[in-house]
Amino acid sequence: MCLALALSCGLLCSCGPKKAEGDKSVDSSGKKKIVVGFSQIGAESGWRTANTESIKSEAAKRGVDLQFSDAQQKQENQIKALRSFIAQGVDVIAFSPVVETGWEPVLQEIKKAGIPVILSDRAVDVTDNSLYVTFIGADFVEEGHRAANWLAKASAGKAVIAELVGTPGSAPAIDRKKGFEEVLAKYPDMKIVKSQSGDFTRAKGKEVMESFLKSPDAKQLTALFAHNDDMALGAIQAMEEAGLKPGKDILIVSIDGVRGAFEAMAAGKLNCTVECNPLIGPQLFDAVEAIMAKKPLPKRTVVQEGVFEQAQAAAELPKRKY
Ligand code: GYE
Repeated sequence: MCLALALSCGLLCSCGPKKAEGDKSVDSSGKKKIVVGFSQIGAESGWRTANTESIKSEAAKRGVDLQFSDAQQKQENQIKALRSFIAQGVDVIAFSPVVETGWEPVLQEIKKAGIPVILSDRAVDVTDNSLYVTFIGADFVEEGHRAANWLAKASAGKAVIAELVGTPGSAPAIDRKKGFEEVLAKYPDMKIVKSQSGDFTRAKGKEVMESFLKSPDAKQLTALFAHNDDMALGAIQAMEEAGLKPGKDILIVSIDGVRGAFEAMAAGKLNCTVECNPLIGPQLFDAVEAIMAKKPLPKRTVVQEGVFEQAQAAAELPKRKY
């Protein structure tokens, strides 16, 4: 009887070594996996899709248990996700904050729970820097400088500019605008005459550009500065539908360097893209591993990036990874 029971258990239950195999919290050698909670902004742009893919694939490569949550561009959803990571007791929390402000309370809760925080891609505006360990991301002010410097050269310092702004209150929208305007201050004949948010999406970029083009002074426009490629690609569609030649009638400079931007440059419709590298998965998990090993980290890691013009587009396209 006993033997029969033992035998049937052996046959029916997944006990012993089999259980370890199916247990997702340990790796193949039985070692406990690092658990990282990551709150992503959403899927608003080609940049974001590439960023998500870089994070997910790097976690899989390193055998990290990644708890990934998509906030659909809403801060309240991100705050909920961060609280659920506290409840789960993850080892490290990382997130890409949709806007800069309003994080202090939830970051205090995380600190109380003793969970280290990594800021990925976008910064937060907090007075207490001990609320996060490190911030890995691009220098958005410098990207704004690069976009304006390119336009100043291409237009010989004379431009009537429309601006498509990113998500209101987000670090890249605030800093790219600031950087762009800092350079413009040196050129009295370069002026932004229209400025509105397209929320970093192609659909909104198109919609806002349509309204710019319908305004009585639309004919004066000679240039467009879009805070990301997706909005520029939407605006290109709006210009074409209005019978304009994007890249010729209106010079266009945007930021990110996604594949669609290189295709538009190769087709002569976009003039310049300033690179913003989304492939930060490896740097993110280097930081996670350093934290787990109790190694010190710099407060800030800047991602390296370049600027690309139409003439380079065809040669660069096959090399693009996003
Ligand atoms: O430029 C834009 C995305 O935070 C750098 O967010 C990122 C920006 C990127 O939606 O395309």
